[in-house]
Parts: sequence; structure tokens; C-alpha cells
Amino acid sequence: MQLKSLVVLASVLSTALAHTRVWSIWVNGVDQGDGKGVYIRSPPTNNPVKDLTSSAMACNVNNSPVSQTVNVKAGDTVTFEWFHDYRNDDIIASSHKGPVLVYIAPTSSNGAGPVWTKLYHAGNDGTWAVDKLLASKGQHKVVIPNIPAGDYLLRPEIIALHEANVAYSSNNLRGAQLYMNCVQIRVTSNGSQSLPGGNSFPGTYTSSTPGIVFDIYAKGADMTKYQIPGPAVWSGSAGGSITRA
Ligand SMILES: [Cu+2]
Repeated sequence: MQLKSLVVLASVLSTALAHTRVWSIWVNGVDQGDGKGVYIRSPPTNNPVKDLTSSAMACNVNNSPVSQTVNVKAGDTVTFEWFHDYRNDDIIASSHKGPVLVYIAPTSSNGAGPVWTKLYHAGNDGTWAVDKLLASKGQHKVVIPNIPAGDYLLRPEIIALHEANVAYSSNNLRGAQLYMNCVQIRVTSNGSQSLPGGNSFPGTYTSSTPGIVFDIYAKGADMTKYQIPGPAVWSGSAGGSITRA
């Protein structure tokens, strides 16, 4: 094998060791237990989605119903807990800097069409959201808004930018790495704020969307100017944070 192939192989192996998935959610500080394939539509591996046109952009590669759904009410705090290979490990490689986002859609849509509403996002306020996530041991929160009763998919997402100086569509060895897992919840309270939706996965992110192509290594650049992909957070959102349950 040529040296060049060895270098490529080594970099493929090191990034393969660096990915992430959601282990569980906590509701108002109570761990709901291992949710993988139980109440989370977990992908079989921690690999990213990179093709922005793929149907996997909605709920990753295993978007079919799982057996359990977690009950929540408006005002409840849901904490997502990410992991790398096992719980409480290194979560995600520190190279994987980028934003953390949360979307929601009615489960009846199965994530297809312009059904997604953004509830939360964090980019770079002097610290990358992923670095905050590492500091919080993989946990970040969203508060359930005052939405109608029903079944919903929560879609926490990490966008890792370490190879995002070019678009995947230009060079499929590089491009942003997107990590999303869909969590099945049932809102048992019955609020009056209907979700506006309007965002599609695939669709909302393209290679020309601000923040999809971005050079986190640019010398002298002000990283706080980073624009988080997708829309503004919905005005009806009850907010979130990158903090522990
Ligand atoms: Cu990775």
C-alpha cells in the first residue's frame, strides 16, 4: 500500500472513532434509561450523515417507529445525552466543533415534508457549542413548548465542521458531518401554540446555506460570526441550554 493510501486510511479510521449518538433523554432531571432503539430511532452506528439530499437527513438511517414513547408536558425540561462508544465516555472528538440544534415535528409526518420547527440552537458565542457539550458531558436541554397534545419527534442535531471548508457535494471525502437522532415523545398537556413547521429534511440545508460550508481553522477569523444553519428559533419556543440535567 502506498504511503498516501495509508495516510487516508489512518484519517478515515481516526474520524470513524470520533462520532456520536444519543444514549437517552432525561425529563425534569429523571433519566428515562437507555433509549437506543427503544424510544430513539437510533442509527446502527455513530456515523454522520453528510449527503444533504439524503432522506436520512430527517431521522438518520433508521427512521421507523420504535416501541416506546416518552410522556412529557409543556414546560418540562428534556435533556439529551450523547455518547461516543459507551455512556459517559468522551462524547465526541473535540475536533468536531460546530453548532448544536433541536427541531420538532409531529410523529404522524414521519419527518417528511416541511414539518420541522426549530426549538433551539447554539453556535459560537466565543465558545463552540460542541465544546460546551463536551463540558456538560454530552448533555443539552430543551423545554417543551405549549403545543397541542400529541406525538412528536424531537430531533437533536450536532453539525461537526472540522472538514466543512468544502461542501460534501464538491468533495465527498469532506464536508460537514451531521449527527441527528429522532426521539419519540408524547405531549400529554394540550397547549394552544401550533408549530409553524416550514422546514424540511432534506431541504432546509444545502451546500449554499450559511454555516454548512465554513472553515473553523481560518486564521484570524472571528468565529462568533458563524451563522447557524437553518431558520431562526421559533418565537414560541420555550428555549434550551447546553447544561446537565
Ligand atoms: Cu466523527
